[in-house]
Amino acid sequence: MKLELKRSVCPYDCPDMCGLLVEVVDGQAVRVTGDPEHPYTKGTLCPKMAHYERTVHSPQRLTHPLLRIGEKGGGQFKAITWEEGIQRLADRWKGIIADYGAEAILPYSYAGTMGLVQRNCGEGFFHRLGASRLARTICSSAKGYGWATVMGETLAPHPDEVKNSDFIILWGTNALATNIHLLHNVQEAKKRGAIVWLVDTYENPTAKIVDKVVLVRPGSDGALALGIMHILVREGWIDRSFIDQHVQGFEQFQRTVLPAYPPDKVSQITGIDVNLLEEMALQYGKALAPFISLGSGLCRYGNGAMTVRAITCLPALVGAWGKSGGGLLASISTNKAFNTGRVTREDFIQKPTRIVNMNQLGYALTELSKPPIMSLYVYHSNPVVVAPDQNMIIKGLRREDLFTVVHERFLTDTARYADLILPATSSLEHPDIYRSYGHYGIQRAAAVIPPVGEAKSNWEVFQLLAQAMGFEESFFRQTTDEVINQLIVPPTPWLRSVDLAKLQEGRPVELALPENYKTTFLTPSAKIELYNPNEAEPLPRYFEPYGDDAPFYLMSTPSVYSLNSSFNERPDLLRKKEVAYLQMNSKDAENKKLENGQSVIAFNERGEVTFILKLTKKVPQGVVVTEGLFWNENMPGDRAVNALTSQRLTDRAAGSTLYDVKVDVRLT
Ligand SMILES: Nc1nc2c(c(=O)[nH]1)N[C@H]1C(S)=C(S)[C@@H](COP(=O)(O)OP(=O)(O)OC[C@H]3O[C@@H](n4cnc5c(=O)[nH]c(N)nc54)[C@H](O)[C@@H]3O)O[C@H]1N2
Ligand SMILES: Nc1nc2c(c(=O)[nH]1)N[C@H]1C(S)=C(S)[C@@H](COP(=O)(O)OP(=O)(O)OC[C@H]3O[C@@H](n4cnc5c(=O)[nH]c(N)nc54)[C@H](O)[C@@H]3O)O[C@H]1N2
Ligand code: SF4
Ligand SMILES: [Mo]
Repeated sequence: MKLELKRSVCPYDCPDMCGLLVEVVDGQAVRVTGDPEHPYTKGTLCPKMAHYERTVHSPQRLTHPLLRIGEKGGGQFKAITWEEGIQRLADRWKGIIADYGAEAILPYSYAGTMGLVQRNCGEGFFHRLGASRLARTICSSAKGYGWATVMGETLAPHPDEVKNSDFIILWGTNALATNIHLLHNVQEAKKRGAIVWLVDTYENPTAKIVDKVVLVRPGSDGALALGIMHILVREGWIDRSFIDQHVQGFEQFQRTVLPAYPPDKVSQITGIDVNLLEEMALQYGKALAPFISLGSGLCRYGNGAMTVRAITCLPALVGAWGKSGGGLLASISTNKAFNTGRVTREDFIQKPTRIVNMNQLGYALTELSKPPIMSLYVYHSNPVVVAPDQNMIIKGLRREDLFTVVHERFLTDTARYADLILPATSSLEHPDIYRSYGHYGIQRAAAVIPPVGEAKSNWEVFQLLAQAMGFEESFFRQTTDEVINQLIVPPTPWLRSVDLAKLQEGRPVELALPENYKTTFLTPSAKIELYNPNEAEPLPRYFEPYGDDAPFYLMSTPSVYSLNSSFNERPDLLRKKEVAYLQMNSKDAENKKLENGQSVIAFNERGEVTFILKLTKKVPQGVVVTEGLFWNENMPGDRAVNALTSQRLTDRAAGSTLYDVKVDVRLT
């Protein structure tokens, strides 16, 4: 028995992108720990990944291609060979293309793996095929848009900046679950005397480590930000010289926008007491280096992009960008460090095909015509559980004439509706290269164990499909390592800042940031654009989210023990999630004559979902909360939370509005 210690990277859709050390014995991963050499994550992992080997070698892993033998969704399949699976797929697609054209085929993928090759390589294939394209906007496109409206392509602050801040606002983020290493920095700042506030719609689990919680009405943070700026200007707690030098449109903003947001009006919109508004403005305005860590929850509303835009204006007014420890971190983009186009191959698009929004899969499968979607190919995503309007998606997947293929590690709710399932490798079984959206680290990882069963990686499957479809391009004949090399050789200017030999060896390295990057504003005007002439609304303002005709706003937020729909394959983590609770304020429950522990149904015009009621003071009246996405089979009823959410899109960037949803609640 020989024990080998190998390096890898956490592949999940999490800003931390931790470095991993994997102990391998006889081709099996037996233990996974954090890599102490990682410059940012420094050897610590979250509870989900502490036993990644249990996911990788789970008895539930799919190990063979499977063909449906029962009714759609019934979960009955028989094992077939890869050869037969690929042949059936290619034959079916050739028929569909002949009858309807290639746009009748829709790829559906998101972020089951964040590796740059495995995540993106399907695009090269589907562009060549001429399939419909997918707008991949489920997560935070509106947040990116709102930030960019003010800051353009300005580089986001390094997360270590937080350590030097004296006033930190965790704004709409449950960092204890979703961003634990940022929280380490917050703790360090606290030790140095920093004050930490949380702005959220309920006292989420992170509330217990902060100094003060501000509870805001769902979707009203834009008004809150404008109200704080109103007070900052009224009191003169602004940095005039920074504004004069670096900000575009302050005078107009001050004259035409801010007067509309006095504290009493903002208090009415947000539900926040006027005194607390004044205190928040005072803390922010008087801080030496205030830092905002901005979550994505608040961008998933009908006004999400505008909300983010308004909040992004705050640090400009107080000159926070000019101070060590000051600023705002929404998300980090290091896309430009890689030759990404060499994987996504936009040049393969012969004529632009239609774009289907991933948040509207239900409509796409049931209502889209000319041509209708006749085949859906899902890879590293689980739309039945993660995408809005579960009932409509299931209705579409039940169509007898729809040919659904799912490439997966597990028999997810989406895979259950497949006609053909292809088994996927886990990140330990395939090579890739990773970048993070929460820090500036990058890392290449080799496969550390052989594939489990007959599993194949995304890239290997697209190679087989390209061959079966008769694609001649040499692109499809490259090994995964060759594709990875295309991304980094020759190195982009940014990549030249790292030790490339170290990168190639699979060690974690960090992209260097240019000096003074925090005050180098990469916008058309080279200033922070409070006034953006390219927008239909050149100045920020507040408008209302969608809501629904129902009494309770529904928050469906991440759990510490799962990541989107991933990790539900793990009995140890499922036990920790207990059951799908619906948290409700005790007074609301009293008014509805509901009691703790009862089985209740949350419902609206789109669906009904059964939960176990949990009464709490942490959730304000008018809001209900459920933490963690569950597979349908682990719900008390037969549907999960996204049977309640809507396919409506955000104000800009066509994002999801997963939190902009209201429900009523009754006993089952
Ligand atoms: N109500 C509600 N819904 C939400 C959210 C919410 O907060 N509330 N969050 C939303 C957000 S932010 C996001 S980003 C989306 C995420 O949605 P998804 O990106 O779909 O994420 P997961 O649910 O983790 O599903 C990923 C699947 O990929 C599979 N997989 C992993 N690695 C590989 C691989 O290498 N190849 C293949 N073929 N498969 C692989 C996994 O087994 C898993 O089933 O969910 C959204 N849905
Ligand atoms: N353990 C774990 N980690 C994860 C994930 C997971 O599912 N589990 N998901 C991963 C993914 S895909 C993503 S995108 C990130 C997300 O991570 P973040 O963007 O940091 O956001 P979350 O931690 O999801 O927290 C969202 C918070 O927003 C709050 N919120 C909702 N609406 C509003 C509002 O109108 N105003 C305010 N102020 N707050 C509001 C919710 O109550 C919740 O506390 O996390 C990633 N990491
Ligand atoms: S899920 Fe996030 S915190 Fe957990 S190991 Fe992966 S990157 Fe680190
Ligand atoms: Mo996400």
